[in-house]
Amino acid sequence: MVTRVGREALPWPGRVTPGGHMTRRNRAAATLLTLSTVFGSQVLPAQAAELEWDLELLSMDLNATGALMPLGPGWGPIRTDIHVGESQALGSVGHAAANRVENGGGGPIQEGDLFEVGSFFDVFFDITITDVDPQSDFPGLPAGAQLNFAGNGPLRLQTLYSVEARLNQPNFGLFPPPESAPYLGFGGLEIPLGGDFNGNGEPDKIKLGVVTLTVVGANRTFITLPDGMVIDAFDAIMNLSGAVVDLSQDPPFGPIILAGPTTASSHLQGPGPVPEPMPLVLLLLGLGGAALSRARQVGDHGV
Ligand SMILES: [Ca+2]
Ligand SMILES: [Ca+2]
Repeated sequence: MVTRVGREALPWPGRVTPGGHMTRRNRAAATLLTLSTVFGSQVLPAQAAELEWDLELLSMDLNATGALMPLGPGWGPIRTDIHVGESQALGSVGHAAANRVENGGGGPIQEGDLFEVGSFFDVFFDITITDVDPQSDFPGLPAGAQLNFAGNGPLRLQTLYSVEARLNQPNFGLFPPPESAPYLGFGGLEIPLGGDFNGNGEPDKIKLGVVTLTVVGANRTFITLPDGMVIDAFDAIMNLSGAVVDLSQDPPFGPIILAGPTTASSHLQGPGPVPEPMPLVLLLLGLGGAALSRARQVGDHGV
């Protein structure tokens, strides 16, 4: 099975979802997600068919506007703006591995060779939920109050997909994942809210359900630096669902869509000579390049 990216399947930009209200106008102010991929933490044989990346989530800036949350009085619905960002205190790391499943798994990688790729991140994230509802407020809080929940996680996000190698693309086109293979996380993560929103005398918490993070296929741009580091700019969509709970009641929320332009950096090594591990200074240069790239892309597209 070959995974391909199709524009016709794009859920964004311009999509309006229940509680999401992400529109193209939100795009410029929406999202920056930065991934670092460092390839070849181990020295690979020159003809190795198996490729590995060490991953680190460096920055994430996902936003939804006007999302309905059951955080009004009595767990009633209230319009909120939601921001999900990388944890300021805890690093988010991951791993990816690609195995060739045709051509006997040997010899140099050829155009169109089929790979199976598995990848995961253990993500620590901060959430900010802001009251933007003109008719309702968070219980006991002034209009426009902001709730901040830091250092949530880890939320394990993982994906498995098949993809054909593209020799002229960074990471042979094997990473990041195609749009059709979003990262998935399955429930259980709880975020104490520190307040009693339904007024029953017991503090409440958010219980996350299914979480997906999609790397959108359209508008991906790549810049390869002289040292081989790759800056990968793309759009991302996070889909959150879950419940606000205290004892036995689970008023659900979502799905809530957070979306926007995204940037990743990756350092491809092997098969072939294995470069030195990427120094921090190059990583920082890469991030600067990503910012420039993003600014230029935004300018080109007039958004
Ligand atoms: Ca309000
Ligand atoms: Ca309660």
